[in-house]
Amino acid sequence: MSITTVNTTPFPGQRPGTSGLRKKVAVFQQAGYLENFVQSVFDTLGDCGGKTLVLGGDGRFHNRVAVQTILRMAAAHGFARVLVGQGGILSTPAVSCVIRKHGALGGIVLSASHNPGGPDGDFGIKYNIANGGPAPENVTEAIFQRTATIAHYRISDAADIDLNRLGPSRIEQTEVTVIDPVADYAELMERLFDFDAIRQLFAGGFRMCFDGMHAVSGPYAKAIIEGQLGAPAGTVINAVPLEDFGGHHPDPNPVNAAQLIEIMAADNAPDFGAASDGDGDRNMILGRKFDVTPSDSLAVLAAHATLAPGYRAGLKGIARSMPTSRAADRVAEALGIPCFETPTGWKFFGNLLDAGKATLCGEESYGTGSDHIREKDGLWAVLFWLNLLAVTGKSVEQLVSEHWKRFGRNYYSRHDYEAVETEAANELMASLRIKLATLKGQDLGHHVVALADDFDYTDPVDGAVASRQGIRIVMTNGSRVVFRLSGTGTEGATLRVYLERYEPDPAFHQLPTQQALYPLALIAEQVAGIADWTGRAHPTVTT
Ligand code: VG1
Ligand code: CO
Repeated sequence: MSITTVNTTPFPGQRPGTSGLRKKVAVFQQAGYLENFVQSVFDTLGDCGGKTLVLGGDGRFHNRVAVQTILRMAAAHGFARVLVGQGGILSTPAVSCVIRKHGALGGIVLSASHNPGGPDGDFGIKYNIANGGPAPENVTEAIFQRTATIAHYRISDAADIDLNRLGPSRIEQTEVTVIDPVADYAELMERLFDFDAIRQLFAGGFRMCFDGMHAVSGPYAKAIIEGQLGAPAGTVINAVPLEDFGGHHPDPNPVNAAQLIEIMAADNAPDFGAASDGDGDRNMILGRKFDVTPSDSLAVLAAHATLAPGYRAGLKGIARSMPTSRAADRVAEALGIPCFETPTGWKFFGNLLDAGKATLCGEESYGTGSDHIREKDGLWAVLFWLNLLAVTGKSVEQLVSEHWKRFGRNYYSRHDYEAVETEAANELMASLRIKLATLKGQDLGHHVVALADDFDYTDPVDGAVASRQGIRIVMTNGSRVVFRLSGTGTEGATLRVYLERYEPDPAFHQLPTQQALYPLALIAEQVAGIADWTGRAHPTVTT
């Protein structure tokens, strides 16, 4: 075994987006592409002697190859120890959990999350810091700067590690330990939730369907839901992670999880349905013939949090991303705790969680989590719901409609215009920005604009500023239209339009969502000229 220094030249565009660096697999397959990025991460970290690194991914195509490369580079960089998931597999929440539990310096997650996989799909890499969370922007920016000047990387020429065999081996001076991807995570879940109550629920004939979408959460769900909680075999479907996710889009929303939606719409539907995404950090919650919007899910969990053992002491605060509906704000108000509004992306929750300002966090994009780790956590949300269902004896629909009665309903929908021309999307946003100053006070057809701005965020803990995080147009009646461009796509640009309307009156809580939001969709079109700029009369995906 020996370590070599390889000359290299920078690749343009290695700037991490909302959640790491994501590109087509073919881009990552270029000689030196992954190596350059990983070396830039290590250079940013400095001396790693004596330190532990956690490594794993969602099992998508190119995962195993990338794991072996990173192991050889970590060894060349002098890490004392690398903990790698068996088969190269670790869900994003499991990486966060393992980093924290084993006092690691950080971790590398190989995933493009909800983006499709396979040879023609996407690949991604993300660095997480010692608190278990995604690196904040100052770190990702430093990594990006480094990628622009990199001239060589260091790598060991050691043979591949057998990723299937649990236990330690050695590359150079580095101990590489293949760990059970589920064990640490399962142990944490057992401490947070009332597993006895959930076991009794299943023993009493309660039925559920968890769709692993052939992505990383299958093994976790099988071990915990079927294994520890005693749900019947077959409760978890599409449970085996596949390199191409079975050709599907591992994005747990009603559009992409069509199979589960169909199961939950049948006359003999199970009581509860759930799905997770590529890397296991998202969750979709369904009742019988009933979808729960992620924003409502956050609010319901917050309102009932003390029913789960891990949150018995109550919540310190709630945090949500700016485009997420304000359902959680009402719960925070009722509980007398703060509600923080952050830019999109879980990295913005890290400081609030570390400082003990927030306990629960959520995003409208099927992301929910808490201070138990520093990532959003799909299965955690599912177990939280199971805990509530078990303890209250109510159905999903009952819990949500009672919630609306108490707090009012925040109708909510996101309209995505995917793969539009980048230039046109940028111009749409630029022209919106120019309009902002003139919008305030305007009557846009039964809606008067109370506030129109481009969201800026100052982190209340370290004062870091993130600007231009999304254009929001807030009406005097509390309705909102928000526009932003995605930072996770790999083809052209994706415009996201978020619509929200608050309805206090229970007599109007049963409208079809798109109908309830139609006037706001018209306003979005009127203000932004979406059809003109994008050439699209309708969104690609509506959730
Ligand atoms: C999207 C979501 C955002 C989420 C991010 C990562 O980002 O909108 O809420 O944090 O994906 O999720 P964007 O920039 O495309 O809107 V995951 O599960 O793909 O890591
Ligand atoms: Co994800």
